[in-house]
Amino acid sequence: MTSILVLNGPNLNLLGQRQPEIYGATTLAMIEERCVSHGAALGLTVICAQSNHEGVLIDHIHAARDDASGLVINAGAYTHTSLALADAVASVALPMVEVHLSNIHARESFRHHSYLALVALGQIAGFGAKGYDLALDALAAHLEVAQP
Ligand code: CA2
Repeated sequence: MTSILVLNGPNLNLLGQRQPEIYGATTLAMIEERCVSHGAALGLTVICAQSNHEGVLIDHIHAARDDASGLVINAGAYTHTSLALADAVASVALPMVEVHLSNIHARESFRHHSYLALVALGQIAGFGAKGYDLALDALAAHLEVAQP
């Protein structure tokens, strides 16, 4: 089976517990379960990870070089600040879909720029937890994975 790493960044471990008006009521555990089941329906094995630490996120991306065929990343606020995360994605040369729960382009101007967008296959923003499913759909199509 084709493996995909779904990687979530800082503060996303708090999903469903704070600011549901912005980020929804779905917890990260629920999102990860849904990624695993939606991925399986697409013929993908989904591996999930979350960290609040930039270097740990980079380590996960490096490890994906051997373990995965693609990446789904919601880097949280590091999206807007981290050239290091973008470099890590570029270094592993895996197709990556960037996800945001909220529509970052309809929010504060400092959220409009994404370093990750420079190295992404594409970006999905504003569809809440459903965005992760859409990202997996996009990767399955890009990788031409045969549906089970
Ligand atoms: O919309 C998204 O998915 C974001 O990546 C979320 C980030 C934000 O900095 C980006 O601009 C857009 C923030 C994640 C914070 O997550 C929380 C979850 C629950 C409670 C508080 C924060």
